[in-house]
Amino acid sequence: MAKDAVRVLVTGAAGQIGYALVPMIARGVMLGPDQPVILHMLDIPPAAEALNGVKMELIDAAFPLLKGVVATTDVVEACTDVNIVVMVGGFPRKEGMERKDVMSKNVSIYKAQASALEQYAAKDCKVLVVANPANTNALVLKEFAPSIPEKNITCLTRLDHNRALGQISERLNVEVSNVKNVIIWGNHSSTQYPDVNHATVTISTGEKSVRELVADDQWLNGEFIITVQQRGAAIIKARKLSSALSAASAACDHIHDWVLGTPKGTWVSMGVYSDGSYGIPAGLIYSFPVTCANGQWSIVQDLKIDEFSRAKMDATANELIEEKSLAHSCLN
Ligand code: NAX
Repeated sequence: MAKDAVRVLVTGAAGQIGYALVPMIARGVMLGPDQPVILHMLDIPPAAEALNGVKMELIDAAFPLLKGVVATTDVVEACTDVNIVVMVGGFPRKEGMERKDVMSKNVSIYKAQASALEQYAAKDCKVLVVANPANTNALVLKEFAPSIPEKNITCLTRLDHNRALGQISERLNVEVSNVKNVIIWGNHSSTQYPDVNHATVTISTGEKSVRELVADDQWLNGEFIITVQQRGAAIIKARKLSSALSAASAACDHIHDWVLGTPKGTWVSMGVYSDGSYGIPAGLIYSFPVTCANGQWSIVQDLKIDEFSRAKMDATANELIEEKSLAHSCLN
């Protein structure tokens, strides 16, 4: 029997990530090739015409899985009965703007959209925040949508995770699908800590540790980390636009694995509500290694953390503590 359609909301759908993301969702990349979807797309009034253009293209693409499109600038209409929410819309940092000003704009957007989700979305909806500052936007959303279970509010660090896999695959000249279990700890910002201490590569004789195969700690502890942390800026320099196709693809990976599960023996990175694991203060949205099964994520426990990692994990946690207090000061 055909499955019921799942309603997927994309906010900021007229933007460049939105434009790359909605066809992926409509093609089944996010929820599987047998899962019909109804797309809800939200943007702000100045982008209404462009949003309607995206809707026209979705119709023109005649996606068999796409059972309906709601394109709107009305937050209530956008949020009604949605099961999956990908929040890409937000206020970008413009030249000359202070961090606090950008935070203040986004805090008010996320506060308002949280209230609409709280009232109108499906009670068990799963939320992924992409828009920056992604971790702190997700935290604000969590605080203003108290009836959505806290485990259902996450942020995107899968792009950073995939970037780390890509760098290892390039360095070792192995297929990226044979590299696994890197970790992104912390904030989706330049303080994030890409960690390969538990990562492996599948080679003909079995699984081998990335550290052993690379055999260059100086590169792994230096240039590799910086390349992953700064990859977003490198893309902007090259493309004169920020990452879009890789961000959209990572958003699909994040929801796909959350809903359909991670492969046995593999974990992924997700920004989730911290429960104090690994000594990270509870009450932050922090990126951890997680496995997913039955629509639930769980933080991978008991990984050995060395001194180098500890310092980097704490530094990115400290930045999130600062962002949290900045966000709270914007609310007062
Ligand atoms: P664009 O500026 O192309 O698109 C953003 C869209 O959001 C625009 O269409 C805008 O009209 C809309 N918007 C603004 N306020 C809104 C509101 N209140 N409600 C609904 N829509 C609203 O940016 P794009 O390149 O698509 O990037 C979107 C966000 O993703 C940015 O915040 C960006 O920093 C963030 N990113 C996050 C990444 C991550 O890994 N977490 C990586 C990629 C990306 O940089």
